[in-house]
Amino acid sequence: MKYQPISADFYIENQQNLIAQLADNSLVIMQSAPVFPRNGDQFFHYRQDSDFFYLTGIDQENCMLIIWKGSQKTETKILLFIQKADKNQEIWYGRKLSLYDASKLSGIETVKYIDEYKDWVCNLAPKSKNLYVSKPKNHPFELDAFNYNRLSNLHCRNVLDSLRIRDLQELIEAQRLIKSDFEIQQMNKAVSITKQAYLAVLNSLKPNQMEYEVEAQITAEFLRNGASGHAYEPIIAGGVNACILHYTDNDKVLKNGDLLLMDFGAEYGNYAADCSRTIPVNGTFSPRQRTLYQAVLDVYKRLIPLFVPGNTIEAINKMSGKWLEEKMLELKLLSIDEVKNGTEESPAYKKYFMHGTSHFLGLDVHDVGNKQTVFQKGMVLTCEPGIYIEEENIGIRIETNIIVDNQPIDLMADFPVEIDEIEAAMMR
Ligand SMILES: [Mn+2]
Repeated sequence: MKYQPISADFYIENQQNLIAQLADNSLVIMQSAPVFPRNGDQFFHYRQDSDFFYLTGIDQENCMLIIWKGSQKTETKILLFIQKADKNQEIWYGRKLSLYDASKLSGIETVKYIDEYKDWVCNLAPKSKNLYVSKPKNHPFELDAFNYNRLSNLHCRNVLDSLRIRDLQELIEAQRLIKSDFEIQQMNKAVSITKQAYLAVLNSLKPNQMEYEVEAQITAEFLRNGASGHAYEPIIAGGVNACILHYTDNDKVLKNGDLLLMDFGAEYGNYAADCSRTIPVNGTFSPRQRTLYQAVLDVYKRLIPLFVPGNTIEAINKMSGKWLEEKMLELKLLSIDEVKNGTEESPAYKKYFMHGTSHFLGLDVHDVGNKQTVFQKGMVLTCEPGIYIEEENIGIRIETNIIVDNQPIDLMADFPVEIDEIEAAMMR
């Protein structure tokens, strides 16, 4: 991560908010994300666990956070454990945080080396009734919470087993849903870097380029502007490839007369931007592309004002489905009979619009929160209607990032999105 935080205030606040939510006599144990082997002696690029980062600001592996809350308000302990610097390791992999650095970054006064965690856990466990641990969700491996948290072979395992296990994740999720000013600032930075990449593509795209050349250009702009890279695998899909919703091969030629759908977002300070744009490879929309693009754009613009407190993704999905279906009828993509025969579970519009319209955004590109989560001020979501017509080699999606408010704030309001704006930006 290139970004270095300047203040620990945000993390201190997050720690205190978590402590306030804990039951009395509780022990919290959290672990940094594991390092994933790639091949041979290589590892995948390290990405900190989002919850761990949210509470500590520490972007380093082999760390633990232990919080203990007694029955009095004054009885709390916050302990951070980090990897001990090892001269030989540092020669190969670079400097590790010192105890002082880790304390300054996290705002946690007591920082120890990781090998001491066992003693602390076993000292605090007998004084506790509850054990909060998080089990990694959507994890590709079957890891139970105990093994994940390295608690299985502690000599006080029997004490830990007697504690009431409680879900840590749901407490942190509730906190992460509402973004602080600091987080909005980070997300704005991710968005503005994403804009730079979009403008660079508008400024140089031409027929017969390869999809990966566009990807390379986006990557270059991200890195040049201080992002750690892509927040997710970018989709650079020309023509019919745009109809494969999770297309990431990005290895085909961009043909004259086709549209290019790009779904890309920078990651800055571990925060994601998530943008989709659809532009003509040769700089000019054909009449048919123009009509279809305008249909999606109309729905997109009608949806943005819906990101107000009290609404839900579920309700927004219903509106986008309804409005896109109306467009599909107008465009004769669907017949009246097809629409009538649609059911709640399988509405007619699903033929050309198969995905959801929105998800939460933050440290994770698909951030915490679900379709029923009631919007509150300060939540951040995407808005991404689309139309995909395989038989016409056309896939269109337009996506922006929005802060929920009485007047929703479109973070990408200054990205070219109108047909005229896009064509003007591509004219050269
Ligand atoms: Mn998205």
